[in-house]
Amino acid sequence: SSGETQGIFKATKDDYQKVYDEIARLLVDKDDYDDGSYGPVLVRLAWHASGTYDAATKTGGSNGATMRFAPEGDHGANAGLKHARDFLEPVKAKFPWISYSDLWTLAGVCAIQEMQGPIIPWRPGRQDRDVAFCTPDGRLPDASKDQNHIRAIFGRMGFDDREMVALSGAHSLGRCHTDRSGYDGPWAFSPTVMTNEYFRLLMDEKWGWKKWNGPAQYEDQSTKSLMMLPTDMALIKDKEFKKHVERYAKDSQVFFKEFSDVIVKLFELGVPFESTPEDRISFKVSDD
Ligand code: DDH
Repeated sequence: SSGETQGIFKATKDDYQKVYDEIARLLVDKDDYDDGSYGPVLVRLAWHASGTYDAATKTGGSNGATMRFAPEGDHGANAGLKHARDFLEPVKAKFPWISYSDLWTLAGVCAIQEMQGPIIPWRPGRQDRDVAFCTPDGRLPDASKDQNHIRAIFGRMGFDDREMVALSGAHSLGRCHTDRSGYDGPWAFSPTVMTNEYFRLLMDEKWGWKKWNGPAQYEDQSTKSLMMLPTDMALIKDKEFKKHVERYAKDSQVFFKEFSDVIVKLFELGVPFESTPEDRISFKVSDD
């Protein structure tokens, strides 16, 4: 009963599973990208669509998909996300009844699950909005900053310390690109598989400044093939954050559970649902 409507079409849970399956199929099909998957950049699209939320004014968030429009799409933090939006265009064409804002968050859910992450219960209800709803620049985190910045940005969305650390574990996925953020390299050895490696590496590796002309970032001293941003390192410099890094480094199940709960919350920030949390769909993961 929570489906989207266009004309007389009323989407069911099965219809959303079909959208999921189509994205999963394209993830396998279009493997000639980055480390072999669009998965990480789809997760980043869903996060940047959602992470503009401001709890005080109830503006921003995944409702609206306003990153489609130039002011927001051109924000520095969103560089490179056109790859993810373009990847999803054929899906939107095949299922025109779904809103972009539901599609982007559903794609994030699909990418996480298909990259062996936890099940992320999801529900529809987002509506696309026009350019007037674009959020101002500066709502997403700046990687050159410290723990105070992390708390300010994620506190504005309504998250606590534990949730901030759990969300950061998404950096087990994907990589930095010099032509997007200026930073370079992946955080973990398997950037297309969701793990708790980000936390284990933060705890176990020795990290030093990378010697290069790019922005200040860390590299692991043993292989010099992995990276950490200043904001990543802030999670072990800050005692309160570090407690959670330690917990997640030790226990991948605990991380998956807490990550799932917090990303459900992230993807629903500011969405005017008519449905209840019980209406969330747990999508079936594809068989290999
Ligand atoms: Fe992130 N992230 N992120 N991130 N992020 C980058 C890439 C990816 C920060 C900065 C960067 C989250 C939190 C933070 C993903 C998911 C999430 C890049 C590199 C930068 C820079 C972009 C590029 O060059 O292509 C900062 C700062 C923070 C912070 O918390 C302070 C969160 C919360 C998530 C999430 O999904 C919940 C993913 C995935 C990527 C890899 C993208 C790719 O193309 O690969």
